[in-house]
Amino acid sequence: MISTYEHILVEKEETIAIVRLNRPKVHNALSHALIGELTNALNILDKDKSVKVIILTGNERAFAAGADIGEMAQETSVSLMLKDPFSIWDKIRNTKKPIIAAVSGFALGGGLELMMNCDIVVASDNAKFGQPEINLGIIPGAGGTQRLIRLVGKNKAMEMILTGEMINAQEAFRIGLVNKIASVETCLEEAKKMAKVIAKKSPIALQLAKDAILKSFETSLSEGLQHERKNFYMLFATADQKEGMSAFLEKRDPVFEGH
Ligand code: CO8
Repeated sequence: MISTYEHILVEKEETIAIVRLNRPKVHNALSHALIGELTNALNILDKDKSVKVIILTGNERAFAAGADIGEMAQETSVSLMLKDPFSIWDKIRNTKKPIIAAVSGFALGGGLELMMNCDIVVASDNAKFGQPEINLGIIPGAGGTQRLIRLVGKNKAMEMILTGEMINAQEAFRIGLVNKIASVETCLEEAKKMAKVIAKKSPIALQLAKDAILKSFETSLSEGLQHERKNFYMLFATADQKEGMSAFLEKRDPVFEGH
């Protein structure tokens, strides 16, 4: 344990940080306090040089069942505009290190939106995904209408958001919403396995790869290609590029230092 929070648990295993959403009595409903702690932890871990990859997870029954409805029910248009509670989500999106979501149980509403802010998703075969906001008379507000369409296409995004119905892990895998399916017992282990592979790479190359991939959501193809090229050229100023290529030519494993 590296920090004490009330609504999340943060642990480190060698170069991998594991952040666990921890409000099990309410299926990890995303209260403002929980999101505040999560963004704080991600910010610290992003700057911590000993951490290479972050895993975000919940418990066996829920990754997160969405915004805390009890809390949200009190809001008005004016209170939301004044507090602008979703602006803090930009900090999650701006995390530079790779984030792997290990998802068991429910990933609903804000929980699915949080999962879609992660870079890779390992799901348990009991996972259920949905944007049920429509059942509450609202719509997704933390990126669901924008991110889901980019991940699964317009018609599927429409179906999920307009019906509010959940899809299971197999369907989520089929439509490209998750990378891999594991059992509930092995989900976190599978995420750790993937994290360990990624953690061996050059942190600076990982950062610029993530940056270039996410840029594609924001730009035209030609602007995206320019951006990728800039990142590619920039990496030739790093010791890790020299090490990676020397190691290949010398037939040994590279040791990347992150500079
Ligand atoms: N908020 C608050 N409490 C919740 C939430 C939630 N989202 N989800 C579950 N709980 C609570 C239940 O009220 C219940 O509490 P209690 O034991 O005191 O009655 C406890 O968790 C266990 O839940 P259930 O008894 O309902 O468990 P079931 O296994 O029967 O059902 C479900 C699980 C299907 C997940 C069900 O609880 C459910 O439908 N939950 C609500 C899901 C939902 O509508 N999510 C969308 C919320 S809106 C949203 O996310 C907007 C996004 C905006 C951005 C996010 C900003 C943070």
